[in-house]
Amino acid sequence: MKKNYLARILIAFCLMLLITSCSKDDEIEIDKPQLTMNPPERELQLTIGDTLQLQAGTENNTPFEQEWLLEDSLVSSTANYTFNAETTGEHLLIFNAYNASGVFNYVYQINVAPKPVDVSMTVEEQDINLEVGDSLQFGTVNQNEAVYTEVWSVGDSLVSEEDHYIFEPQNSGNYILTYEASNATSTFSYEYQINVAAKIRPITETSIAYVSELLEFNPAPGQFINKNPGNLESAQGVVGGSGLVSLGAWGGSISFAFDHTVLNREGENDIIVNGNALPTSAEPGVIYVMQDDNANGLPDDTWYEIKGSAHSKESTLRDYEVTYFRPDTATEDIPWEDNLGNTGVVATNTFHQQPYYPEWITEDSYTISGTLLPDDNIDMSNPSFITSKPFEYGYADNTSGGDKIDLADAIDEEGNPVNLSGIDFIKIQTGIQANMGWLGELSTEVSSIADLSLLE
Ligand SMILES: [Ca+2]
Ligand SMILES: [Ca+2]
Ligand SMILES: [Ca+2]
Ligand SMILES: [Ca+2]
Repeated sequence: MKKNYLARILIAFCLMLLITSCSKDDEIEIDKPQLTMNPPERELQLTIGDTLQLQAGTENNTPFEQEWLLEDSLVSSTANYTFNAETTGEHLLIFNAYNASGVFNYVYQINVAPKPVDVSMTVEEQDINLEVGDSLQFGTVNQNEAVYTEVWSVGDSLVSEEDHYIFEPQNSGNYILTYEASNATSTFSYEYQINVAAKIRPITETSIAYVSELLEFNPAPGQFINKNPGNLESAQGVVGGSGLVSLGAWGGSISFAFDHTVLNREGENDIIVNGNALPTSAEPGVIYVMQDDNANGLPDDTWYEIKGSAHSKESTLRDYEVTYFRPDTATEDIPWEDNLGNTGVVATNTFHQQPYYPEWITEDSYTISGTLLPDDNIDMSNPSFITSKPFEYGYADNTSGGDKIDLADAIDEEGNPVNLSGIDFIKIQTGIQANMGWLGELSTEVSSIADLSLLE
């Protein structure tokens, strides 16, 4: 561009020399062209669609030739030129006037900007409530045929670069959807706050109060394992009402589904878990709950722990792990080691002579993780009358007559409260590792789990 411009100047000079040589012969002296340019500004800002009149006015009466060059193309040979802003970007417009005595030139740089963004949103409401499973289409309408780029983002993630976006949340939560349209002239943005609630499976005429489906039975070794009440049949018996299942030593667990969402009632307990606790025989189990947050009917969401009264104790460990090892013979103690380097055994006794290590587990060891509760409520000072007192609240097989649970006590991994509208799945896990002498290992029992709202 610049090179061509210089070439033009050079041509003008050559022409001038040619005319000068003639004039020398003719001995006529003329003045160099002197002009006033309108507009005088050499750098001009226009918007696409604009037109601009440019004019060169003579200052002296000397004869001269003139030309307007736009991007090196001749566009006018008169004093006037009308520039039409048809394409965005920088444009070089040169005016030259020349005669035998010299050259006058003027260079304009004209910047053509796009039209400003003028967009309207098809969804104007900025606070939106949806439920998992819903979808909502957001769109835009270009009001002035401006050219611009578009970006839709959910949080920090770019989700669309088109004029519309279909929002289909997979999980509950608070989402921020932003739209931004921009070009060199202007930027337009719009923000939506979208609150997505988990899908609630309502109670119907056929709903039952009790858990309706066994999901998983994964006991730790124990004196009742591999027979009633510590086998799969016992686990299945808890479904639909009253059975009894023992979960074995620390970490043994069982999980169930309800046939409806158990709602978290404000300021009230929501679930009752029954075991076989007596006032001096508590075997606390940690309770976990899960909402079917992605509404697929499967327990593939997040387990949240119920924060019971012992959770605040210093000796409660939430990242605890134990590996149990299959012994060589059925009557040997079951060795274990934990993730802190401690070792111990689930001791066998003469009352129960079947294998204590779950027979359906084919591996020679298995590892369980969960929360370890303190064993300081256990009193073994009188070996013939060993007692285990209950914690204040919040555990299974803890309180004589059943343990009522408030879903408002659910916490996340960091221990922060989570605000669940309801739950679809529940899991119970033996919370203490203790050998209680002739009573055998401490093991949580579960007889029934029910939605309190359907029992009242
Ligand atoms: Ca509640
Ligand atoms: Ca799910
Ligand atoms: Ca027990
Ligand atoms: Ca018990």
